[in-house]
Amino acid sequence: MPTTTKPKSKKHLLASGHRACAGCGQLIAARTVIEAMGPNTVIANGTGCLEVTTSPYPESSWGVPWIHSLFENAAAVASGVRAALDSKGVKGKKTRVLAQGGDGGTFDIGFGLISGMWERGEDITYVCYDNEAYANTGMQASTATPWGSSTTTTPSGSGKSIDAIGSHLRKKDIVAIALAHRLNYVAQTTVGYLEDIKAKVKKAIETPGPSYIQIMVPCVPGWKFPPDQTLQIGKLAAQTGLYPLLEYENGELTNVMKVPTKTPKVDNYLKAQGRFKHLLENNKLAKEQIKYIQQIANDNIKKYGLK
Ligand SMILES: Cc1ncc(C[n+]2csc(CCOP(=O)(O)OP(=O)(O)O)c2C)c(N)n1
Ligand SMILES: [Mg+2]
Repeated sequence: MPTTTKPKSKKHLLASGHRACAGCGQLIAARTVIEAMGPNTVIANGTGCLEVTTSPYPESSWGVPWIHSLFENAAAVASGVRAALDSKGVKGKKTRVLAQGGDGGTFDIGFGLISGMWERGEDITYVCYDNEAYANTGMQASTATPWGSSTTTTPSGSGKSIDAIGSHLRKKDIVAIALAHRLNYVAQTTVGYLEDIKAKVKKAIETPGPSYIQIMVPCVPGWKFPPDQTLQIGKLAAQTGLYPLLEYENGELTNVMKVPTKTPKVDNYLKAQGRFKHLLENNKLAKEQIKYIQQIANDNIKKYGLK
């Protein structure tokens, strides 16, 4: 009788069997982040899709100590954990503290507590998984929602008024706000570049003091695209210049990923997602919005030297 040896399965720090949607960008990014942080990490997680899908009572997908306490509290809980570890003499390199949450928890509701944590200079890595809306409660707009996106609180319409385009507020520039707190390490990336995520997390934990990493994580049901397109959309976001890969050390922009010489136009990014479907219609208002979004990408390319 032939014998079969079972392949040894790798024990992930964020295990499969969680309840996120197929193709969820946030779960792919979160696994990449915790693998780069390593097993000696304590996580404080804000409320949102990542929390809900990985911790339905009495189960947990996490292979490290993990705490959830309210939507807005990830930074404050992380501060408490850091203080407890420090008072026990467990320094940052030995046990790391990771605070993480969605864009709603980061850009909006938890922002005051994050600002306080940064101001106090605590050795904590904060990761924002930016799916550009309050996904867990049904895709309401947050201040990370980009111009022209249809959400449940900024629905697109058929009229000629600006309301028809979906969101007509510009995305908040949290990277700039993090830099204003004089953080030693601030970075932006997308789930299209998993090696980049790992490298940035490693740099963040090597840098003493607070650090901030923002990762664009496409949301299959919210952005309305097929689940096998998540990484491709993350790549296009960076390659068009709409969501550039950036790295700041000690306040200086030290690394960017250049856009391709034949830079893809924003239409390629927009038409891959149902949330922008209304902008591809043949009318003046829609055409003006595409032009405006292309201008946002062009401005980024100039501002961050992406050519
Ligand atoms: C104080 C408070 N307000 C509102 C809610 C409801 N709520 C739970 S998760 C969530 C959305 C989270 O959005 P985000 O932080 O972007 O994470 P995502 O689900 O998109 O990953 C909201 C509004 C809550 N739990 N607590
Ligand atoms: Mg969100």
